[in-house]
Amino acid sequence: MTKHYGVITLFAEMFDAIADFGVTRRGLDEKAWQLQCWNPRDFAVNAYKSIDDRPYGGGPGMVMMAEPLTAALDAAVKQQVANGVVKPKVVYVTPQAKPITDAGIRELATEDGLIFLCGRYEGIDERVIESRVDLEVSIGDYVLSGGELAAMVLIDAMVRLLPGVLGDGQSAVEDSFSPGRDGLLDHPHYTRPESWNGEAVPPVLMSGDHAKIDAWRRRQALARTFERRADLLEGKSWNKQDLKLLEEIRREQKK
Ligand code: 6GU
Repeated sequence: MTKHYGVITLFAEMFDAIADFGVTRRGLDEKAWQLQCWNPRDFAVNAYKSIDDRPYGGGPGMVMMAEPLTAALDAAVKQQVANGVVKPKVVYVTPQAKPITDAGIRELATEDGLIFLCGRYEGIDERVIESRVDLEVSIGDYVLSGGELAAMVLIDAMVRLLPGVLGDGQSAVEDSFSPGRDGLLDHPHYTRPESWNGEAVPPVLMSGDHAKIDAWRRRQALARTFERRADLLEGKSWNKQDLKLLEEIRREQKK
């Protein structure tokens, strides 16, 4: 039931950002997930407690050594197995991978136990990937200084999907990429006051006519997606009402 997330990192304190705040913290309190960090430094083998060394073949930067990383990984796997996870998966977070999508997050979130391997410096010894890593994941086409922020992005995105983690007020069902919203961007939101800075709230939202409000929101979602992310509209099958709205939006946006 509880998801087990382990992290191999030199900077465990960074994970306070998800352990101590907001929805992810509530999920921890409710035992929807648990977090354990493992520092490769604690598994260093030489007298200097080295965890990195210069790259064979030359070049800039340092490479994380195989021995401390695999020793930390093996300890993390062993711990999850002792905690009842049948087959923990090792995830290497790296920009050298395909960027993950909503579908990828949902698939990852079905795993009972994941261990995220966070690299620093130029990367990690390739033999660690070959011998221990089940999958490699990137969060987008840009480079971070280490895997920690990427691992936290993945954990946050998964935890908010777990049953009971979002309150009744919020719901993952309303997210842009949830099946119920069929991949459209969200509609705009308004709250009190009714007039702010001389700007009124769209009157339809004050009408109390929920059918009209739903239709307005659908139109706004379609219009925004058309304008900002037309790529998301490709290859979808639309109902008559949406087709009519899309046709109207196309005509309006041409003006
Ligand atoms: Cl997963 N790691 C790092 N270091 N940089 C990234 C990334 C991951 N995804 C995008 N950039």
